[in-house]
Amino acid sequence: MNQTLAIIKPHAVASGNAGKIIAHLENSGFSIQAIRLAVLNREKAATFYSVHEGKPFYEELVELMTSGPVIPMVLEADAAVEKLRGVIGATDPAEAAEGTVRNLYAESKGRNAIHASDSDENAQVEIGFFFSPNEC
Ligand code: IDP
Ligand code: MG
Repeated sequence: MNQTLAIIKPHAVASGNAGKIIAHLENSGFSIQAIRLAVLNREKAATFYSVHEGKPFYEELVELMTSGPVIPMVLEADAAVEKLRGVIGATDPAEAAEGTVRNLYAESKGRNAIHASDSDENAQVEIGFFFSPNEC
């Protein structure tokens, strides 16, 4: 078993799809190890997505991620990172396979409902961004 980080993006929380997305993830075989509601300020969102700094969609992405509460969660499964990428589908919902989270709940390539870590190494960094050991 290993872990990955998912974040339900603000527009998906605001549109009332968070519960359905969480159920979808559980029904796909993930167990929730940690979950919270968070409001990102500009600096935090810019740091979280700093790998994309300079790309044409960066400003839009930071704006989106600071537009309202997000729901980060630590998910556990066998090969969690790869499995979650499969369950959420392609970045652009037009290319996301039928029945994936982005196929069902994304509005556009930017407003694509959910973030997922892309490697085990990044998953550990991203988990540490939102959760610290032994917090209660
Ligand atoms: P990922 O979320 O599938 O890993 P990345 O390429 O890491 O995709 O991009 C991070 C986020 O930036 C995407 O989830 C999406 O919200 C946004 N994004 C990526 N490419 C575009 C684009 O071409 N237009 C608008 N937003 C984009
Ligand atoms: Mg990514």
